[in-house]
Amino acid sequence: MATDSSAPRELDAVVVGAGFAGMYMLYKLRELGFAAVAFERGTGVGGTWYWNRYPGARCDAPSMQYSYQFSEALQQEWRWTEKYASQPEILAYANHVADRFGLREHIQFSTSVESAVFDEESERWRVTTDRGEAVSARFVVLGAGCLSSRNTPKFPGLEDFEGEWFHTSDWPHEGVDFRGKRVGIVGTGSTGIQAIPVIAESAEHLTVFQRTAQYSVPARNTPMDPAYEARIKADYRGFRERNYRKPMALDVELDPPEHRTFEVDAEERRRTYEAGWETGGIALFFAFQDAVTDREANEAVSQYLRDKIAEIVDDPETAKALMPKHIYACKRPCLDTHYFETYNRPNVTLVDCSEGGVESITAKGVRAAGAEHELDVLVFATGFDAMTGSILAIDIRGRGGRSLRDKWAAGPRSYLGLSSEGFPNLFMISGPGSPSVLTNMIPTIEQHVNWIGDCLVHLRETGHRTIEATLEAEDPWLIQVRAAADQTLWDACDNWYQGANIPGKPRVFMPYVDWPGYLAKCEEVVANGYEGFALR
Ligand code: N01
Repeated sequence: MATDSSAPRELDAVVVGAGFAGMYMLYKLRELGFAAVAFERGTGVGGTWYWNRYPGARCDAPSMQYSYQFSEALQQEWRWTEKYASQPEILAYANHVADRFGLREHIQFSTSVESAVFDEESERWRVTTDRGEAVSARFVVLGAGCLSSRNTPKFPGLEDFEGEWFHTSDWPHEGVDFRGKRVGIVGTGSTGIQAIPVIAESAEHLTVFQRTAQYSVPARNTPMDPAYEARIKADYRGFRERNYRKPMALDVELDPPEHRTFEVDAEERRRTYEAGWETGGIALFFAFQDAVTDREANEAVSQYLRDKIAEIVDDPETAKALMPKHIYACKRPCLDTHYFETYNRPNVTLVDCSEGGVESITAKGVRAAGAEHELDVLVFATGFDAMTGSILAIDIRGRGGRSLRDKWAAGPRSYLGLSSEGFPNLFMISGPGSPSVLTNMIPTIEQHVNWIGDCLVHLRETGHRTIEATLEAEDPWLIQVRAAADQTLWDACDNWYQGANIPGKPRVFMPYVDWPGYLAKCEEVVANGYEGFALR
């Protein structure tokens, strides 16, 4: 779809977003015979991978698994060149999918959905966009992304900065030339940790402003091993089926941990950690059964990781400042390529601003830790208003004109992260209350899309006009999400899973921790005639 004038006015469904969720939803809807359009604010497909073009951007789920499985032909023909795919390769893959399945003509690019209002009489949604158009649709599916509403903190003085500044998730398509520049970067989460080593290679000088030190483990990315690729492709379908029900929908290529941390002696514990460090990726997470459920066990692995920093970083003061104090994996664990080693470069300085954060931005640079640091370029790797940001950016009004923003004022409320009571025929892909960000996202996106597709066919076949979560199902689900988080240490420090990174955001742990349990629950709901939903 190229222009406004060709947009259909009456549709079966509107999809918000053309990232991996929106693209597959659009494909599914059209396969099932529903007239659908996707609205996408970018000029191309790919969502996260369209926006996050910062240097070093790479997925840390293995490429043979972080990819669609709905088409055997697609997964056989596409060739990943590395164990963990880079952003340009993932974006090329997204574009390939869009072309291969003819999706592009049903996507309206450079268009943001501004509102979706449910009309109770016609039982249709009126969806409006920033291009001043309106469409009417029976169903709305939100695939706007869990990490796509960018967070640029309101740093005092930013408007005075005389250099250039960029947010990693709004990176110029033509790239940024750091040569000969004094660069500053704020943020040391997954994004900063990927970007810092690469920016350091070309910048004249890089100053890292660190508010919270982070744990990180080498990713140990490698070129794709052709023998491994051939082995997976010989039974890709079987590989996918086996992985689907694993924790996080991911084959971590490790034997399940046999022991709890303190069931083995100190020497064996050390050997196990070393093996995890050498394997890299998320191996340490799985070294023992209780790393993220037991505080003492967690402290043991945390201390091991701090010791590694001391081994790698030459300057003891810098090493000390880089050592995290919080619970390992409470903030999302990071994977890196030479992150800590980067602090041994003569052109890299760490500014520990754990006390006061970034105090202000000045015309010449950044004031932090009591000093002004002069810079030509400033990079914000400051994260996202996660999980709810891109949903609540849309003015969504359900039955009785009730606004979703009002309903979620104290935190998101949903049933299964798929639907919210009072908002009929409105579905979320990877919504708050679903496992989403705690999983290998593409396979779990596919599960949501398949569930929604089956549901729409069920409505069509049974002559129902609407479906929505009931309050009787939503309330206990909220409690279950909370209870699942309480079984882990994920909620034990400030992180974006609970909205702690956004001032004023309600503190609610949003993702559901147990993927296999969630999958079984979704299947059970359907087997019991969409239990917990009202069909009218
Ligand atoms: O964002 P973050 P991200 N002053 O929120 C700091 C996924 N992802 O973009 O911890 C100073 O994790 C903030 O400090 P603090 C992945 O799920 C995946 O890095 O709040 N500093 C923190 O250091 C990830 O978890 C991949 O004290 C400020 C940083 O900015 C998620 O995206 C790659 C500040 C933000 O870290 C988000 O990661 C990249 C302020 N006012 C991302 N405000 C892969 O798959 C914030 N910070 C590899």
